Parts: sequence; C-alpha cells; structure tokens
Amino acid sequence: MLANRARRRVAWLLGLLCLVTFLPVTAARADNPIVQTIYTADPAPLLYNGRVYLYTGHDEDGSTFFTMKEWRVWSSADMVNWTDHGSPLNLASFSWASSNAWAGQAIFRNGKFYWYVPMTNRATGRMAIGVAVSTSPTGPFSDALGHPLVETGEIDPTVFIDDNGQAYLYWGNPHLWYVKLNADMISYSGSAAQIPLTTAGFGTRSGDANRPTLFEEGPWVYKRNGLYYIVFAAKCCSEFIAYSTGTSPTGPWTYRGTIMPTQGGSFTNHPGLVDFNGGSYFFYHNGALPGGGGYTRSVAVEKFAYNSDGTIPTINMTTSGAPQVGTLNPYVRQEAETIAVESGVETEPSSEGGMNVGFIENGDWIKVKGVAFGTGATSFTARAASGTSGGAIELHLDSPTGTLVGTCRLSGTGGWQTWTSVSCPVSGATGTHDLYLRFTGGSGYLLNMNWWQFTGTGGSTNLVTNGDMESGTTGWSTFGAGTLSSSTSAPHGGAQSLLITGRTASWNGPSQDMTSKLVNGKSYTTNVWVRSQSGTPSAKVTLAVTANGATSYVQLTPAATVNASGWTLLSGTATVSWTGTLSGATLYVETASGTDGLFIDDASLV
Ligand code: FUB
Repeated sequence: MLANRARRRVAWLLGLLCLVTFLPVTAARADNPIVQTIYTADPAPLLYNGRVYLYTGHDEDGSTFFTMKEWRVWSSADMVNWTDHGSPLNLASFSWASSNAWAGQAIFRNGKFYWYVPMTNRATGRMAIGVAVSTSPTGPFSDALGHPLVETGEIDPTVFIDDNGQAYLYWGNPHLWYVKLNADMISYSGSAAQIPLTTAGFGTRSGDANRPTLFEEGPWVYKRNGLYYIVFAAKCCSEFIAYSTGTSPTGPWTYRGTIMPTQGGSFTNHPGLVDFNGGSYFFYHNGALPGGGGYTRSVAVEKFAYNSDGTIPTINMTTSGAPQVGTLNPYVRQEAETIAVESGVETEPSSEGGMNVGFIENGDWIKVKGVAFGTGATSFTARAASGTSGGAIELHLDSPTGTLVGTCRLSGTGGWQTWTSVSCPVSGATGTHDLYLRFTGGSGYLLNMNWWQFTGTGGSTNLVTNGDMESGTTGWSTFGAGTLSSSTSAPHGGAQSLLITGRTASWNGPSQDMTSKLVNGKSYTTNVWVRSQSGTPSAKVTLAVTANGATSYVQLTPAATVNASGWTLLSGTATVSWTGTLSGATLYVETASGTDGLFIDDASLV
C-alpha cells in the first residue's frame, strides 16, 4: 500500500508538471511493467491450458534489502491483461523456513504443480530449496516434504523435464548445481553435483578472482529444437542477462552472449522464457515503477523471435511490452483484478473467492486492453461492495477520459465484503477498444469490485453455432474425412471441447456452414482455441468461399503451431468478399500438413 501512496504522490507531482505542460497525466502510464499494484520480482512463466501462469516474488514496499515474505501468481490468456491470483505460498507454508522468499519456478507433472523455492532454513541459517505442491496452478500450495529438498546454501532453483522424462533441478550463486529429480518430483537420485563453470561455457568476468565466469545467479534451463539452453543473470552488479547452450542437460555448455543488457534501474535481473501461441516471450524485472529500484522491482515482458540458428537476439526493455494475443471478451465474466494497467487501485482476497480490487478512491482507474465489443453492448453489470456510501463506475473507451459509454452507481452495501450486483445501460461500445473503468465519488475509499460483465447484441453475434462446444457436436460437421466427438478431457473453457479424429488429409477438419450468415465485404474476427491429440502441427482457420461456380480460400487466421500439452489461440481478422452469387461458405480448421487429431474449443467469428 505504501507503494500506491508513493505512486499517488508521484502522480500528483506529475499532475502539477502536466498542468504546466498541458499534457494529460495518464499519458505516462505504460503496459510494462505488467503488474503495478505491488512490486514483483523473479518471474517464472508456466504454460497451462491456454494460459500463461506467472510465478513471482514480492518485494515489500520501501525495502532496503530483498525483504520478501511470500510468492505470488498471475495469469493471462493474451499477455497484456493479467489476473491477480494472490499469494498461495509464503514463508509460513514451510515450518522450517525463517526468511528470504526468493526466486523460484513451478512446473506441471502428472496432474500436479510443483513449485521450487529458496528460503533460509531456520535451523542452519543457510539458504535451502523447498518444494510445494498443488493440484491447481493457482494453489493453494503446501510444503510437500516438511523439510528442505536440498540445501547447499545457494539459491534460485529452475526445473526442467527432458523428453525422456528425466527431470532436473538446477540452482546456484556463486556455483551452478543440479540434481536429477525422481519422477515424484519431490525427491532425487544421487547427490547434488556442480556444473563446471568454465569461461568457454559461461563467459569471462574480469575483476573478481573468485568468480572467473559471468554466471551469477537466476539460471533458467529449457530445451528447444533439440538444443539445451541455460539463461542466467550475469556479472554482479549491475547484472545483465546472458545465455549458454549445450548438447545435453548437463553440458558441455558454450557461452552465447548477452540477451538483455544492463538496463532498467534494478541491479539484479532475472530471466524466464516461454513460447506461447506461436510467439516467444522473455520475462524479466526492473525498477520501472514509481518508487522502484534494486529492492522494489517489477516484472515485465517482451516478445521476441529466435534467430533461424536458434540463437537469441538482443532484447531491450520497453514500456510498451508484448502485443496482445487476440482480444478480451467482455460478454463473459471478467475478474476485476484482470488488469493491463491501473492507477491507484490495489487487490486483496475476496470473500467470494479469488481476489477483488479494493482501496479505490476518486479518480482511480483500471485499463483492460483490447476489449472486443463487436456490434455493441447494451448493459454492464458489476459485482461490487462498499463499506461507506459507494461511488460511480464510469466506463470509458481508450483513455480514462475517453468516450463515456455508461455509468453504474453503487450505494453503500454495509461492508467492504458485502457484495451486490449493480447494472446500468451502455451505449456506443462497439468494435474493439481499451476499456477504462474509472471510479468517481467523494473522499476516502469508495467501493470494492469483484467482477464485471457486459451484455448486448455484440455478445450474441458469434456466427459460430455452439462455439463453446458445451452442446456436444451440435452445429459442427467435418470438412472432408474425420469423426467428431465431444471431449471432456481438459476443455479450454466450460466442460467440453470438440475432438476430430480420423483425418486423412491436412485440409480435413471440424467445419460449419456460414453461407447464410456472411455479409459481402465485411471484416470478421476469428478466434478458435486448438490443441493437438499428439504431434505439433501448424493449424489455421480457413473459409472456403464458392461464388459463381468458383471456390476461393480466405485465411481467417494465420497458422500457428499447436501441441498436445496446452491450448493455442488461432486468432485473426480478415475481410470476406465475393463477386456474384454466394453459393457456399464453409469455415474449417485445418493443418498445414499431417493428419493429427485436433481438439477445438471457444470458437468465434464476429
Ligand atoms: O529476489 C531475490 C534475489 O534477487 C533472487 O533470488 C535473485 O535471482 C535476484 O533476483
């Protein structure tokens, strides 16, 4: 909360400056860092079920050391709007730990999530690594062992499972350690060993006889196209991010150079990399928030592309961050704590489960990026509470003072966790916009918000019948060969997805007839979530348009690699037009090659 007060003071000062320069104060707000409600550090992304879950540390407000007591979880389906899942793990979760909730990483295996975290072992006073377990990516997590998994006095665990199922845990500062984890992920075989820190493997550091190589801390190990990568924080202080590649999980390693130069106002940095929805993303931390610095850090993300030889380009910190993947659907319930950028608000656990937004004062706002209203919203509902006399929730497009499309008023509800639903009419919300929820009222705290949802014609314009697959195979056919069935194994949303098996050509796929639904010359946005039964085909959504006896093919989405371990969003916007009389229009999901079985879910054409 101190952070917010500090930010408010900064905003006030900026406001004074802006009065002089006639710039709106809000112009300075950026999408990076991705979390602004608290200071976060040490990002560790994990893909699960079409979302990126981000595990971080939490720097306390006003810290003068790495005073960290808990870990936090965030998630996003689009890389720009991040949902706050609170803190499902803290030092008190480990009876043997005393302090220093530092950098960890979580991984999914056999239906469970394992989160490896370093902290001080009270009994020895040394840093040790514990492992917490949960059946959900957002917890709650509990100590799997009741004692450290491994203790060498060093920090920063990273975990990796090789293609043959062998899992490895690496950690270290100043050394680089590893153990081979057993399949249960909470024990290991053999004893902790060190990876030799050679200058060929980890670069040359000058000026520190005790540390001849660049390796400092924060290892992040993964495998891509048969090559092993170890990305790490290099050369203290200030750190930069460098990497090495190897031909096996334990080397030999070859130093490959800098990924992210020293930048950003924090003397540490910490890498986490993930491939999501056809793109590659680099998470890191810096001191970019107001009041930020070496002990008050913030997590940020950049999109990048590997070079064709597998090397990683130089990545610089930006304030714009990664581009949005797809759009956000305002016609389904959205958590209030799903935020791209905010000003003044904070989050807290909600009595209705999950988190809510709170500590809202007059003029505070939340930006939700890339909201697809389609042909229009007619009303807005918010789940809200107020222990005072409430306030107004103003709905603005594209800036906190942009077009006002609706205002919901909330009176006092008798308590900050006494929830009620308030609705108000909406007009003028069409197309895709950044939505700003701006809160106005008297002095002091106004209201809390748990979730929100729009209704309207824009929500019913999905031209795909049974796009959420909750009605089995209704509305769906196959384009060419294949057998459709409804699947309950790991749906993207709801309880079911659609499965096609028995494809005999790459163009075979689940399909729907759109002939009577399309308007000539109109631009349509397509979103379809896809995963493969096995294999990693390149999938895309296509529209076969037949007019005047000729068939042409409109690419509704670009192709993206899909896999069996999680959902990938195929998303695109394309203009559909024809000459003469339209006699057939078939939407279908296909692959560039191969005949892998495909699951699809949450399909829309708007
Ligand atoms: O957050 C505490 C420590 O700072 C981490 O363990 C290191 O990687 C550095 O980021």
